[in-house]
Amino acid sequence: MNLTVKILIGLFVGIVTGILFNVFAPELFESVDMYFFGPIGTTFLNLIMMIVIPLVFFSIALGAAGMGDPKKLGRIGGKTIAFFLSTTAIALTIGLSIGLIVQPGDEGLLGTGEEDYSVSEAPPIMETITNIIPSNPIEAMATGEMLQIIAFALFIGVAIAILGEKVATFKKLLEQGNEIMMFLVTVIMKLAPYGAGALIASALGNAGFAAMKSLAMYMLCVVGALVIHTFFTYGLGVSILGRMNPIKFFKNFIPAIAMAFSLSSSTGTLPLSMKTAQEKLGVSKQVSSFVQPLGATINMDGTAIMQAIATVFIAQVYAETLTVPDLLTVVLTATLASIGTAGVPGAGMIMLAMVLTSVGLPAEGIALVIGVDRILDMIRTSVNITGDAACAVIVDHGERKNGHIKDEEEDIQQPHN
Ligand code: DAS
Repeated sequence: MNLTVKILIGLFVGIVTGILFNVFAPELFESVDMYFFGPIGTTFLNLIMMIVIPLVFFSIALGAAGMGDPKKLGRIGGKTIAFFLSTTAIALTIGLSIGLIVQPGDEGLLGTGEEDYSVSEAPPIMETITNIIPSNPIEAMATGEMLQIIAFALFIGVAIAILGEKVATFKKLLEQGNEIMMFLVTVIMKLAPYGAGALIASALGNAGFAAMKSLAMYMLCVVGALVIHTFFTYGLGVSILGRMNPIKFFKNFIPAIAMAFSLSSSTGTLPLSMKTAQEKLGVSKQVSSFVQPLGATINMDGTAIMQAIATVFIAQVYAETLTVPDLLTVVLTATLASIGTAGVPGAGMIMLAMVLTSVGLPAEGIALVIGVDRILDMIRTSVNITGDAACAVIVDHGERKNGHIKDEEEDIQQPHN
């Protein structure tokens, strides 16, 4: 039985158990939660928290290095990065707007309401900005100062991109470190059916049906934002900038979208998404083989949308107000988190911890949404790879329009209208 089915079963059992305890045996639930659901959920969370900091450092350093030397980024690279960053900014605007308008998190519903964490008073914005540069990166990692860890990782990544071959060994070391983290993500996600099930049982056992409404509203916000971003941003983009009929774009790309939905992995879908873009969307091999692998690594608009809405949702549940500087911090860190998120199942949820801590919310807040995350991961992964394909279509059209690619060089008919 594949992991997704196991997680959905774990989720179902967790929801039913939590609701039944809440309705029929609330007293008994307290000890069951203390000796069963709580320990399982906390262990699962601790395993995730254990790899957040090394994962953030390796993946963001490699993400920055992967963009290549800024001086040599070149025409295709420059257009690609510009498209990736602008669609992520649009995605985050859509996500944050929906989260702030709909307000899915009802104060205290999912948390017990007596959360004993105390949100540190946000320092003045200028202090936050100057504090981003760590005076001691090792201390930043030891204390989980996420913005400082990100800043240090970005400096390392850009230095690797500029130094190139001179530091090939160190880059290899980072790549292997990232490989180890990805392996651990995959192993930890195998425990998700039990961990997510226990966490959702614990949350619903405490808060009951009302929490279901809260979670359902959260999921609706994320799915709504994903749908709007996909059809509005990518549909308009391929139509206006790629001169391709959006209906033809989405219809021809369905095989890759379906694969991403079932795998919840951009990396796993990459071979099919490249094949589909080249054979069904007429993207040239040279553009497809640059844009889509880079996109599967650093361009995850669907993930950024989930992270933005989850942060707003968790702040609401903890009855914390996100100030404008907080929202700008969410845009920055969710953009960086989506660059750093690996194309494997559940990676975006792990990077959410980084976004939460950057605005003073407890990383453990992911416990409130992790139970339903696999369902959202399937949808947002489909959005992630669709964004990469849209970028490939647009960049390819530009290259052909400027005569950098001749149709006769490609034995594929170009369906651009
Ligand atoms: N599943 C990731 C991907 O493959 C996205 C995520 O976890 O947010 O794109």
